[in-house]
Amino acid sequence: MASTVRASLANAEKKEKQMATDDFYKEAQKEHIRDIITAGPTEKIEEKDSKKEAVVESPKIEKKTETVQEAAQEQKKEVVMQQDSNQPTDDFDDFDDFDFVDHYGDEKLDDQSMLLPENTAKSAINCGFVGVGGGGGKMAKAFLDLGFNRTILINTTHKDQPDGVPDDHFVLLDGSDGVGKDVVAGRKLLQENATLVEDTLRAKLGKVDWLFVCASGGGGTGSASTVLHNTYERYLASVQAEGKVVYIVSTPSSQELLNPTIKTNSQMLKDSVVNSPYIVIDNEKQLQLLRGKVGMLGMYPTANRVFAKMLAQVLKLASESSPVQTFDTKDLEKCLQQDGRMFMGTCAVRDSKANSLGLQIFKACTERSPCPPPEGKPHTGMLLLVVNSDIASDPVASNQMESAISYVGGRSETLFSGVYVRNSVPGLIAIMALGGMK
Ligand SMILES: Nc1nc2c(ncn2[C@@H]2O[C@H](COP(=O)(O)OP(=O)(O)OP(=O)(O)O)[C@@H](O)[C@H]2O)c(=O)[nH]1
Ligand SMILES: [Mg+2]
Repeated sequence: MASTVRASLANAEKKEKQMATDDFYKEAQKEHIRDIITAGPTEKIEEKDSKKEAVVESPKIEKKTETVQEAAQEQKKEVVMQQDSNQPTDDFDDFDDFDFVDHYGDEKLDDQSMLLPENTAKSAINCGFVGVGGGGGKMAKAFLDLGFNRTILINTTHKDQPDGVPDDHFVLLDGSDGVGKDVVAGRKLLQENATLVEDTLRAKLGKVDWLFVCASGGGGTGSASTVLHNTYERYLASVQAEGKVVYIVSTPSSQELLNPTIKTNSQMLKDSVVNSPYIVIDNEKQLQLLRGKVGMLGMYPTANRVFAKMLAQVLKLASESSPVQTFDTKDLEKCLQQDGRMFMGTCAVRDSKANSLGLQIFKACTERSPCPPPEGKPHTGMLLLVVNSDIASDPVASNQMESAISYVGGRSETLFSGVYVRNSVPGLIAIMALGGMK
């Protein structure tokens, strides 16, 4: 019995000593780490007082480290010996065994160095814009100016880099200084650079769900932009995008259409987008709407800005909730994903209590839109009404707004609508879209 007690005491003493030694090692290691952090580079540690140097150079710690390393080596040898002779005997470190853990972690090893700043424009969907060719680039720039920073302009000549577009947003494809309205040359050049474009989209735009591709029909570069359709789709698939490619294409003015090359190029672009969602902007129509209001120099920049603001307003409203009726993200996605042509128009109505408000809105939006008029039976319809709180709480105006929604609803298979209240709006503002037109 006494010998058992003695043995226990001796054990306890041994343990205590051991623990004290262990604690000392732990403390010493902690202090060592603290020293390194506070002292900075190694040379500075040597300048420290001798006590700390002693800790740093403690042979016991090194011995302990050696022992751990030796143990690890022994263990490694054992594992290798136990392996089946048919199995590969890679010279792996213990830590390599757990390298899979990092792959499930939060840390991403993507190269973020080329990534453009995030969009500052409010939007229900995560989107990027690509402008191809001179006109396409200028249309895309209008979205960049509104805060859609995930925008790039692709061109075959630096001469088409619009003023005010930072270099980071401009992608010049080498091999030609423009293609001089030659759409065959444009297609060849874009195709040769397909991989570069795909990589650039990934590096600069990162993950977006919807890619709006802007191009002007008539020239050689923009008219060839759809040759990269698979490239845009491959990029979207690679970033697990949940949306689609949506084209915004312009058609030339009547004067320009007198030129057979411009006419053929433009038709080629129009024909190549029909199996995707697309918006056509009729340059003749939009220039007529602006003639007399804006000088020649400001014509396209104004037209581009006005259209960009209309689309941006739809993307923004879909991100907001309304006390009356909300047009939400899913509604917006349903409208955008419909293959075929989409019409968009907007108007302001002074008398929101007027009879036949629906007809009035439909007519005004159609006439004042830069898009060709709607045709056939559109698949989807969208009507967004923005009114001040006086109008929203007026029973007569509310009835008229309801019948206006039904009127547009009757012209499309599925209607999505929203009513938003803004006290800064003097009367009623309507934005109408009809999509899926074949
Ligand atoms: N909507 C819109 N259309 C434009 C604008 N600038 C040019 N266009 C139209 O775009 C058509 C084609 O011109 P560009 O876009 O410059 O041609 P490109 O695609 O650069 O082709 P190449 O110069 O032949 O390589 C013109 O005929 C105009 O109708 C613009 O800012 N907005
Ligand atoms: Mg050009």
